Amino acid sequence: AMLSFEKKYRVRGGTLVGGDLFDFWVGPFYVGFFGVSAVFFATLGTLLIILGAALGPTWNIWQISIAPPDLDVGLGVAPLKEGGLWQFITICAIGAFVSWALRQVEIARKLGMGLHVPFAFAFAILAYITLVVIRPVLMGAWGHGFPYGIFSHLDWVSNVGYQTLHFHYNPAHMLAISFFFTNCLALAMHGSLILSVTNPRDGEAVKTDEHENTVFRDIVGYSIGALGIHRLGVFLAINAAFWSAVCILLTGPFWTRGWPEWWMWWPNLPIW
Ligand code: BCL
Ligand code: UQ1
Repeated sequence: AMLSFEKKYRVRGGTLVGGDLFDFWVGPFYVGFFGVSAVFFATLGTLLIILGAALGPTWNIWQISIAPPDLDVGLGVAPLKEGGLWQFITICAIGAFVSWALRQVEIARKLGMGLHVPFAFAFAILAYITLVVIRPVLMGAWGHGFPYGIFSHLDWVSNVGYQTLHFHYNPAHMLAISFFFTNCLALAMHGSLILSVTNPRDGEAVKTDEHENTVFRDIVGYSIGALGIHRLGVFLAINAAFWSAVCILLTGPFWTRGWPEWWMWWPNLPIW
C-alpha cells in the first residue's frame, strides 16, 4: 500500500534522459531509465559471477574468486576464463554503480531536493574505480585490480599492503582511517543523542533541540547544532572515501618503495 504522502510526491519530470518513457513506479520503487540500466547491469554482472563460480574449482562461498587477467596481458582484452570475466564484471559493476547514482539524481530533481546523496555516493564509486580502473591503467595492467572473492580480495589487500612493507605508514591511509574512525564517533554521538532525547522518563515529553545543545555544552563545552552534525557527518564520510582512493592511487603509480621510507623527509629536514 502507498503511504498517504507518497502519492503527493509521485510527480512527473526531473528525468535526465528518455523524457516520460520510464517515468513510473513499480511498487515503492521509482524506475526511470537508470533504474532499468541499474537492474540490467546488476543482473548481468551477478550472472557472470555465477558463471565464473561454475567454471571455477569450488562452490565454497568463501573461496569463490574471479581474478583479473595475468599481468602480462597488460591493458589488453583477456579470454573469458583468463580474466575476461573479471573485465566484463568490472564493466557491469561500474555500469550499475553509475546508473544508481544517476537514478539518485533523477529522484532528487523530481523532488526538488539538493544533490547531496548522489554527490556523496560518487566518492564511493570513485574509490572503486580507482582500485579497478585508474590505478591498473596507470600501472599498465588490469592484473593490478583486485580479485572478486571474499577471502581472495582480503589476500590482495594484505599482499599489496606488505609490498610497501608497512601500509600504516601511508599518510593518505592514515588520513582515511582517521576519517572513518571520526565518522564512527560522530554517528555514535548523534545516534545516541537522538535516541536519548526521544526516550524521556515515563510520562515526560520528548526533549527539544535546546536539550540537545545543552547536553553537549555541558559535556564538551560545545554544540555543533542539529544541522551542523549532519554537515560534519557527510564531510567525514566523503573524506574517508576520498583519502582511501588517494592512498591506493599513490601506492604503485606514485610511490614504489616502502611506505616507512617516505617519512625520511622528516629526519632529512635541514633544521635538525
Ligand atoms: Mg587498509 C584500503 C582501513 C590496515 C592495506 N584500508 C583501506 C581503506 C580503509 C582501510 C581506509 C578501505 C576503505 C575504502 O576503500 O572505502 N586498513 C584500514 C584500517 C586498518 C588497515 C582501519 C587497521 O589496521 C585498523 N591496510 C591495513 C594493513 C594493510 C592495509 C596495514 C594490509 C597488510 N588497506 C590496504 C590496502 C588498501 C587498504 C592495500 C586498499 O586498497 C583500501 C583502499 O584504500 O581502497 C580504496 C572505499 C569504499 C569502497 C571501495 C566501496 C565501494 C562501494 C561501491 C561503490 C558500491 C557497492 C555496492 C554493493 C556491491 C551493493 C550492495 C547491495 C546490498 C544489498 C546493500
Ligand atoms: C551536537 O552538538 C548536536 O547539535 C545539537 C547534534 O544534533 C542533533 C548532535 O547530534 C551531536 C552529536 C552534537 C555534538 C557534536 C560535536 C562535534 C560536539
